[in-house]
Amino acid sequence: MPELTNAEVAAALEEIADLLEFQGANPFRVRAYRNAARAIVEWTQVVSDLRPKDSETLTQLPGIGEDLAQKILVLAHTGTVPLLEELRSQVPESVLAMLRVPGLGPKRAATLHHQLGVKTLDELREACESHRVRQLKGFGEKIEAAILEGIDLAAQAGERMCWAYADQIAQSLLEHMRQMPGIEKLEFAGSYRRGKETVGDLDLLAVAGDGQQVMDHFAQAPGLDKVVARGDTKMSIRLRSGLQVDLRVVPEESLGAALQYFTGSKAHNIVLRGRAKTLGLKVNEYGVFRGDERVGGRTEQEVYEALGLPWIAPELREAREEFDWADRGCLPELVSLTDICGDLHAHTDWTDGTATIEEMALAAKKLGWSYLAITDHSKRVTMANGLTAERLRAQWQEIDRVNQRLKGIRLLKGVEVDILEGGGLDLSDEVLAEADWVVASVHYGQNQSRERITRRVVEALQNPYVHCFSHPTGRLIGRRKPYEIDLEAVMKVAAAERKVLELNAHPMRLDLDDVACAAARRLGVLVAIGTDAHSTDGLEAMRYGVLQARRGGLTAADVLNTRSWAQIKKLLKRK
Ligand code: DGT
Ligand code: CA
Ligand code: CA
Ligand code: ZN
Repeated sequence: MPELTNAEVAAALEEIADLLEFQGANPFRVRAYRNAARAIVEWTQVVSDLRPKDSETLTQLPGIGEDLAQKILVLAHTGTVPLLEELRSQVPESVLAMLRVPGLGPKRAATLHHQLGVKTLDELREACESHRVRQLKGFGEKIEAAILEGIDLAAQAGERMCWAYADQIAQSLLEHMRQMPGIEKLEFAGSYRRGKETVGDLDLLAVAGDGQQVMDHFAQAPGLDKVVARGDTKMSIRLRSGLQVDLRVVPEESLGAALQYFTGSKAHNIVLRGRAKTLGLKVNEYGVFRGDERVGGRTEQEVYEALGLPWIAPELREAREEFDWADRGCLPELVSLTDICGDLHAHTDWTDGTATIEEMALAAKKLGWSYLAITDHSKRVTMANGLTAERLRAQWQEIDRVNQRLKGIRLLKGVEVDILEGGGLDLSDEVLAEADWVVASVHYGQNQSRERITRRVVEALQNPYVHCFSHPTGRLIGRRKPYEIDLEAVMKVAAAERKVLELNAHPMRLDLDDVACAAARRLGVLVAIGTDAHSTDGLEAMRYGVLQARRGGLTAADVLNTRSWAQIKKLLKRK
């Protein structure tokens, strides 16, 4: 019986929501499935570990009642539920792909399907290009252009999976493979090991006495769709999640060389091979060679050492600055999760979070942090029940009370203040001045010109009470492109005003991205890694943020929240 990972369960719930919405079902019912999907993604336990009848554990999650809990358990243990099968049979499969197009959504997809007879992405593209879409009621020129852009994004998103989902799958694969006694070593390579924000496929290396036995076991992997290819030492499988996994069985003495080779990136390896050549050496997946003589390859260190280089962390292997740093002996000592002392971006049930202030505090304490900034939305974000000045002050009183009750964790009185469409902030300076920590963000007016958005943000950073600019480009990986913004100009202002930029750790955001993190470091702007958690489990996203920061070459000193709150306060005062 197939067992689903949490990510796969969540995807199935989202699909149910999409299909229901496509059919014009009750919005509350649709919402219930979406909320459940989010709760399952953020949940730290594995659903399929629960017994098929144990719905009580699930009904404790926010927004999950008995009926949904039952469905989730059936999904996790059997791979599907009757409702999903029924919905799938009612909606043409090609329409499903349309539902994935950003900016389209089930309602508009239904209109296109019924009024233009559009059934596939190609037909949709054709309908946009011949301007038939803009003529429909409620669509227009702008939406037509957005759909066209979305078709490209959707095509890419179908090919790559965000790192956090790939990680769940990778971990369940490791667990499965470890059940086989004959395997001596197992290592993931490829973009997954480099911590790239999206992963095309997984690359797994194994050292084992009997390669055929390993491959037989690999063919029993959880979530298997089919075996794509199988050779003597190499095998590829496809999982139902759409992810492909390449397995290679390698001899122990070349594990280091294979790991180096298959970790890539391709660009990094090209530079490496070029350097080997100038030294009269040859590098491949079996080792480093001078003529016929093997001079290394058991470990990665040996490979780099043979080329006169220090070992380079996988996250840096993109042929950007790592070779230059290695030559100058200044490879950064990358930040790690254990350096993190607290989180500076979190939501509660006062706005669109699901946990109370106290629950969030206790969860942060459990992660070993010494502070947590409560940064709920301001009033402009009506969809999230944003806070007025009055409610914000009431929340801060509650935070004072919780702080008195709790030991070992300090809650900061913060807010995520909206940068308004017309410029200016959603709360007065008088209120902001009372906060411990203010993050500002853009939620509305994301379609404005580069000049306008940049000016709004620069003005916000010049406000003396704003400390940090949150999710700076607004992108959602595979769903929404970054808005137009001159990040370099923003960073220069941040550096001059000693303001902080956020690296939002949510796995679909990771915003700043790796390249922007590196730019921040170069320009002397500190980065705050914030989880933007909307539940206690959401705090676990910190590790995705840390991974992205590492790809940007950030050290502990480059990240604000590796410091104690006392140190941060001193730093903020010095402005
Ligand atoms: P992905 O899967 O698209 O997220 O990215 P990667 O980097 O995991 O790429 P993948 O899976 O095609 O190959 C894994 C690594 O193996 C890649 O980073 C470099 C190495 N590699 C694979 N095939 C070749 C090749 O034909 N030439 C070179 N130079 N390197 C290769
Ligand atoms: Ca790969
Ligand atoms: Ca591959
Ligand atoms: Zn937020």
